[in-house]
Amino acid sequence: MLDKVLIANRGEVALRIQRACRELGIKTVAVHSTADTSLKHVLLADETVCIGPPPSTGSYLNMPAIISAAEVTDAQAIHPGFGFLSENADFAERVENSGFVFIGPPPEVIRLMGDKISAKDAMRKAGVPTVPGSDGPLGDELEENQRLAKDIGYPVIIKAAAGGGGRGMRVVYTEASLANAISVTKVEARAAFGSDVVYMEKFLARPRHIEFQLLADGHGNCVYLFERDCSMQRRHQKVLEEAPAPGISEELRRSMGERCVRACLEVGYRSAGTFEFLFQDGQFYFIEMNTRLQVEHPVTEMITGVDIVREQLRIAAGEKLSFRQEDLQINGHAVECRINAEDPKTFMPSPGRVDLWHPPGGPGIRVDSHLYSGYTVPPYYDSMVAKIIAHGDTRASAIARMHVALTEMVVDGIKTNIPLHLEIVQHSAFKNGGTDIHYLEKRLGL
Ligand code: MV4
Repeated sequence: MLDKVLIANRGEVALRIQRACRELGIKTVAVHSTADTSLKHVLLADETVCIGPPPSTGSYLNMPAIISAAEVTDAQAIHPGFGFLSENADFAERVENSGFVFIGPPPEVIRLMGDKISAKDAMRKAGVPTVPGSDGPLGDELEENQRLAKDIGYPVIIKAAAGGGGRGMRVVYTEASLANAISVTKVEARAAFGSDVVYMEKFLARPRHIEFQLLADGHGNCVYLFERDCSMQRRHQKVLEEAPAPGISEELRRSMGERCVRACLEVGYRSAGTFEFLFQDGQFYFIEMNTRLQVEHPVTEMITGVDIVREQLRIAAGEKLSFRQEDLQINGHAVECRINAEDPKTFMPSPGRVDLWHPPGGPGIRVDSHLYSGYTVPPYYDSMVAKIIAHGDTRASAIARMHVALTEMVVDGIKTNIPLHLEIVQHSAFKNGGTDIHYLEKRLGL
């Protein structure tokens, strides 16, 4: 096993990684900015290194500072968590070239999946269904692009190859607006990502966002941990997630899971990874792969009993997966609410001192949070401060437990989106299951 792991992240996920390390007897190094000396995992760490000023560009994105911290503390491995440097192939490469283990997939695979065209190409070749589209970068010939769009059928969507997560996209409804849409997307993509490579897809009007969780070791073993429904989102920020996805047949689940496993083995995947799909009219269409641990991983852990972070650590240490696909089954249903320090009506961030923190509890309730009474939420980072996960035998019981948890928890001193979550879990469309990606924004009248 590993002896010491550096956690290159902050907040809730840093604490989550630290807990998994401590369970395995692994020492932890917490790196933090000058604004984060009071973070819970920093206070609990075996060693701490201050790596820079509050803005993340100088600290949590500062590759030399993080690698130096690993050197001076003699850590063996670096866990990037999510966000920050977690999907940066150059960082993974620099970590490995400095003699440390990157807790994630190989740098080449991160790079392959970072280019959305090459990712789609690899998936299509591995037998994973993708959204019909250009199957490659768009050229400069307008007539060629018009023919392509007509063949695909309007509306189409123009996406930046280096984009992802909702950045650098434009929907086109008519041939008259195609040329302008392509050139504007290219200009925006060059400014945002340094590459103006774009591609075209059929635009799906009301899909759900369903993703499959995968785990692969470095020894040719790979399993799927079923799927999550992440359709409840606002402006590409997920608000509530659940597992399994309502209304997916066992046969379709198995067929999709097996295709994802085959694709992982084909590209040489290792560690935890997620295949993102749009799901519409009973069909799955691959859009992107996430090569990191995800915020919503706990719902999968609750229905499978697998500790995904612990498996990542074991895999990084060179061990084999400790279970096979046949050992896995879905047990009940789980829902996660992301609790953000923000105004529930305007969504404006609401940092500040948490005067009182009473986490919810009881059967089936899990709380992943770095909050404590007296902690001050700094204004520099993501506003997510807690995740409440409710598990039950059925979807209805998981939702009922979540409702109780939301009513009993106390976060005094800052504003949170708990009122929004209370509204969602009581709404009939959500209770019925299967709402699409536009549901929340429409419901909020945004
Ligand atoms: C799409 C789409 C409809 N049709 N692609 C947005 C995030 C990025 N990962 C892909 N996205 C979308 N791609 C086609 N061909 C609609 C979206 C989309 C979306 C997808 C997942 C979750 C939330 C979303 C919100 C708006 C648009």
